[in-house]
This record gives sequence, structure tokens and C-alpha cells, in this order.
Amino acid sequence: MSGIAKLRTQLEPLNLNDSPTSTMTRTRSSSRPRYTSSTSSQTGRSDDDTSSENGSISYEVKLEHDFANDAVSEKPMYAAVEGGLVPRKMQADDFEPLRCLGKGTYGTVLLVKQRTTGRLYAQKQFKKASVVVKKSLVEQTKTERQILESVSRHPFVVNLHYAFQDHEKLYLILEYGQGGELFTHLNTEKMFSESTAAFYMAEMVLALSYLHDSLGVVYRDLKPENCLLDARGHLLLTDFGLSKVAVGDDDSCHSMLGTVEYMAPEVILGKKYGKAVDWWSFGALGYDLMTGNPPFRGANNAKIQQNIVKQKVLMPYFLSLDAKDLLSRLLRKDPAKRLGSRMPKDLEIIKNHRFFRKIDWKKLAKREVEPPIQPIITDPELAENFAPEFTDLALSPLTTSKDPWGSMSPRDSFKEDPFGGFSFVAPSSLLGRGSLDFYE
Ligand code: ISQ
Repeated sequence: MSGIAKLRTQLEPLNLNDSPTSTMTRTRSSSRPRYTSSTSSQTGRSDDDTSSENGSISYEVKLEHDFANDAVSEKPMYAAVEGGLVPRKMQADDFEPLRCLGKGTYGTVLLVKQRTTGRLYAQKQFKKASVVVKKSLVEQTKTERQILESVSRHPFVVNLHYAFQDHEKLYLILEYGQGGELFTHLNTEKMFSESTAAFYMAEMVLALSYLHDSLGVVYRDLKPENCLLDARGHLLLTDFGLSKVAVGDDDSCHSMLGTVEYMAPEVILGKKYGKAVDWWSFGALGYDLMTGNPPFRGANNAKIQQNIVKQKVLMPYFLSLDAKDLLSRLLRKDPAKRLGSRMPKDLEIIKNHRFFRKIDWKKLAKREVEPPIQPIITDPELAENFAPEFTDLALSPLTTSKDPWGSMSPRDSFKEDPFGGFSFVAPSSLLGRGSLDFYE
């Protein structure tokens, strides 16, 4: 059975519905201005489009039904009661908040310590109040959880360990990318050498092609901020809030989401689009890594979008012919002519491109290639590789308080709850990184 067919079999019982999703505006401190899309314009849809009133689309997974994919088994915690131990689900108080790692429109990412084990995780939390008011966020959260559940075993994708909720919030307990954002390291160095860029791009190729070919996921939000490094300096893709499982055979989507600078022309034009959008973003990201800037810039979103659609990409003189060749093939405005649009053939062309000539793909897949940047970590609890503007923030009492509704019966507290059943436990085999057998 193909990857997509398998995923579809897993998703069908979940009753996938079309429903509106939100657009995203992200703020981020940076020495370089970055703009994000908050528009949702749509044109050029076809009959197979699953569109909604505001033109945005997504596939909603109804979480009233608990979901555990093939790789997942419930592994309950135990609560002491008179006469013995009873199983109970993970809850926020099982994790001690240590610091803030980042904040976005949809919530906060905290560094937390599991009280029973001392293990460190990144906790992504979503306030349910805001989520419920803006219904579309429900879908975004579900999409993120759904995708994370499926992709957790990939060596270059942030691992989801637990997902649960209390009355107030939804929680994703994720692998902690101790090395911080690739973006932070790029800002420090201004631009990377071609061999450094080739390493990160190569790990991205493996993660992206896995998402596309095995899971049918269009990442859609590939940019430096979403590329974390683990403690050894290997890539970890994160932030699947904008990713989507392409359920249709034709592999096309129509919603307008994502970060403007890395957005493919067909997305901007509201045309039907598919996985080739990620190969454009991959090219734009590669350009950014090697030059210090994305390929198309402008004073505002509209100007950037106009440049992406119309402007010829300029290649700085210092790029090698190999880099220029690869980038210009990835940054073709016509998706049909773009490298990456004809898989699996194009994957081989990419991997065999002279730009990647020093990459040993087999070793890379096993994380056996030494990363070019070894993050400096004196104490993982200090989160030294994250921005002080976040890590120095005082944790709010709300963040650290116990759930006042925690003692309620599950039936009462989950009544009419759009996130009903939002809980997930990765099997213990996933709690370490032991799954490097993807490409053997
Ligand atoms: C994991 N580690 C650090 C930061 C993160 C941000 C978002 C998602 C996962 C993360």
C-alpha cells in the first residue's frame, strides 16, 4: 500500500471534514525584517476544491474519537488511590515550566521538565478560549497534532511525545530542539558557506521528501524559523500548524497560508498548488542560507509578493555555478517546470546534483554526518540557543498554575468540548531517538 493510501486508511475513520482554517501572522524579532501573510485571497479553484466561505480550507480531524496511529499505544500514568494505582492521563502539572522558548499568535512554547523523569521537552500550548472564539484555530491545532503523530518517527522532524488538554489549554509535549533555531545561527553568521548550506539543505531534502512521499503532507511553511537544531546540530523541522495532509489524489491545495518571502508564485496568485510549493520554498531557503537574504524582498507584503511573481531571480556573483544552477531550477515560477515537481525522478536529480556532491546520503539519513555547527550547550535548562527576549521572560502565574478544573470528571470537563479526546502518548520506544532506519 502506498504511503498516501496508508495514511488515508488511517484518516478515514476519523471522519475528515472540510472546514475553514485561519491565516497566520507571526511576529519575530530579527535583524532582518520578515513579513507574513494574513490574507486569504482565492482565485482559480476547480471543482475538486474543498473550499469554504472565506476561501480557506483545511481538513478537520474530529477528535471526539481518540486517535492513535499504528505507531502509537496508550501508556498511562498511574494515580495512587486507596487500594492501589489507577491509570490516568498525562496532565500539565506533570511538567515543570522552566522558561519561555518563544511566543506566536497561537500560543507559547515553554521549556518544561517532566517531574517524574527529569526529561526536558518543549511544550506548545494553545489557549482554548482564543481557540474556540476563532474556530479556525481548532483545525490548525488538530492538523498539527495529526501530522506530528504521523511524522514523529522521522530523524529530522520534531518528535511528538504527548498531547493532552485541560479545561483551559491544549498541550503538545515535543522534543526539545536544544540547538535553537537555524535562523538564529544564520543571523549570527550572516550567511553560510555552500558546504554548510548543503548539509542543512540535504537534511531538509530527506525530511521534505518523507513528508511528501510517505505521508502526503505538504509542509507549506518551510523557512529558517521552523528549522530547529538538536543538541548535536542536526536539523529538526517543526511547526506543522500550516502543514496539511493532501487527501486528494491530485495532490492539490488552494488555501493561502505561509510566510511571504518563501511563498511560491502559484500560492500568491491563488492558483491550484501542490507539493512543488515546498520545493520553491526549499530553493528560497537555500538562497537565504547562502546569501543572507531570501531571493525576493520588498518594503511590504504586497511588494514582496509582486516581486516573487514578476521579478527575475538575481544570483549573487559569489555563488558557485552549482549553487546557481540548483537554486534557479528550484525557483522556476512555473511549477510544472520546477525541480521537485516530477517525483520520484526529481528527488534523484536533486540528490545527484553537483551541489550535493560531498553529501553521503546514506550516512546523512542515519545522522552519521557531523553537523557543521555544534550548538554550545553548557546547561540544557538554560536554553542558551534561544532568544533572551523569550528565555528571560518571567513565566506568568497562569502558565505555572494548576488546572482549577483538573478534579472534574472527564465527562463534565469535556462536555461540548471541540477538542474532546485530545490526548496522545507516544510509545515508549519513541521516547528516545532510536528510529533511524528510514532510508536503509
Ligand atoms: C522544540 N524545541 C524548541 C522550540 C520549539 C518550538 C516549537 C516547536 C518545537 C520546539
